[in-house]
Amino acid sequence: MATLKETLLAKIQEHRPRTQKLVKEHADVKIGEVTIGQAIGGARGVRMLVTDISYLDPFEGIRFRGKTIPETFAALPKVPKSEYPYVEAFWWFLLTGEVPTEQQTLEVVTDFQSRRAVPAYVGDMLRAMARDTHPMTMFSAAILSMQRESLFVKRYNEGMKKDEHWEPTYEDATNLLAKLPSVAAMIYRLKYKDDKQIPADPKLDFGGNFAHQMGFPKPYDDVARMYFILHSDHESGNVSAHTTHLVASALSDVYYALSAGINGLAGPLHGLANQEVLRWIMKFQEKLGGKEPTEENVKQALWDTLKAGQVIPGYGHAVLRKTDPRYIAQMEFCQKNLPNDPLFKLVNMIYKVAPGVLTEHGKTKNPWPNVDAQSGVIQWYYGLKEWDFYTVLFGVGRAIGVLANTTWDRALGYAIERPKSVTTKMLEDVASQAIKADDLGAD
Ligand code: CMX
Repeated sequence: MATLKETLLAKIQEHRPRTQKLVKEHADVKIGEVTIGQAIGGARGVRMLVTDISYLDPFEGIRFRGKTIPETFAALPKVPKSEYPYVEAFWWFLLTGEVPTEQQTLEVVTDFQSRRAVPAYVGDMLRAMARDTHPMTMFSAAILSMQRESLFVKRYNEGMKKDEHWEPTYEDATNLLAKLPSVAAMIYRLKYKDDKQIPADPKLDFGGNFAHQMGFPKPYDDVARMYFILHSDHESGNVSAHTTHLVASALSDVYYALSAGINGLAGPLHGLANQEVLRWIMKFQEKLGGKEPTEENVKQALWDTLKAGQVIPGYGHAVLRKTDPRYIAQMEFCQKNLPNDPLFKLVNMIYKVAPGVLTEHGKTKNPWPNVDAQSGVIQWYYGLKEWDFYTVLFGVGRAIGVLANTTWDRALGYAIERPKSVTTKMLEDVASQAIKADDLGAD
């Protein structure tokens, strides 16, 4: 039976000629053009990244390796007595595009268990940080502090050939990913549970051990598996994925690259929106002062936020133009497991009202909810009420996607990223030439 690494190598060898042929024979073929609006407006829609790991259709939403979210959940081997798959099976799937067998999955589970131990200096460093440091800062610092473990750096310094780069990157990525649930749980218990740490359970899988080290009983293990898989990958252009890719393109190792990606995820327009949603809801409830929420007062609160010049957290998206299927997957989980939860009911009420308010407001291109609008409710229900920790959960999930991508970036020898800048004067000149050309056309 082929191991994950052997399967991955076979896939890489099969894929390399495709990339090489495109670069050698078709490098000049155009796949798009760039407007002034895109250059100033965050490169929205500019096609300049390549990944086969996931694809985001504006109306259908994400597909991982060609599969929708429900197809992905249905296809992968499940943890006994659980409804969600092993994260380790998903890691295999993202890396290779193939669904692993039960036995292959269990091999990865064992491999991850053997790489899980977090170096003692990580705890020492976290304990030396001010206790009110944001958990995302702690998470990013913990990842960066482990950079000394990089095998890629060691092999690079020994003079490794370029076509071998993927191999120590795969090792670094697996070593780092296997540790992340324990690192995240350590931060949680350090910050919110008087540093009363729970040792890892060597028998448990990625999601199961995370729940165990966090101190949350079943079915939180399944919540964790679902959550990590849903947040894993969303193409390469979002801030966390693109930052990781950009930093890794300088051949910085995955510790440097993921730490940087996590810093991008910590922004309120990106991953931090999940904490902002809960903060918005709590502030709203506080203002109600015990009164029942109604569609009318939800509407009023949404307008108050917009009129104050703020965004409605959890709504809108740079690519999506419909309700995020990651939102729907979590909503279905809530309908099944916590249908009468008051917070879930309130989030549903916001879902009923917010798209209309945002449409009337008239700015956003997408008035529908994204993944972050629903995720905090589930965490809150199962006892994780410290909402400034929520983005760390997103970060553990996001690592799965970006680390798989970095491994493939190295395998296919993608170049150091270096787009070209222009000056405002150049844009003004191009714009006035376009006006002249238009005027000539009108004559
Ligand atoms: N509330 C209020 N205004 C919004 C809005 C929202 N939820 N979403 C977009 N807009 C506004 C933008 O701020 C922008 O206004 P300006 O023209 O004044 O700058 C205008 O509508 C057009 O924006 P857009 O093209 O629709 O959206 P962008 O691609 O620029 O930005 C996103 C996308 C997600 C940053 C934006 O929708 C937003 O700020 N949403 C709220 C924060 C959020 O939920 N982020 C999480 C996204 C998912 C994730 O990465 O985790």
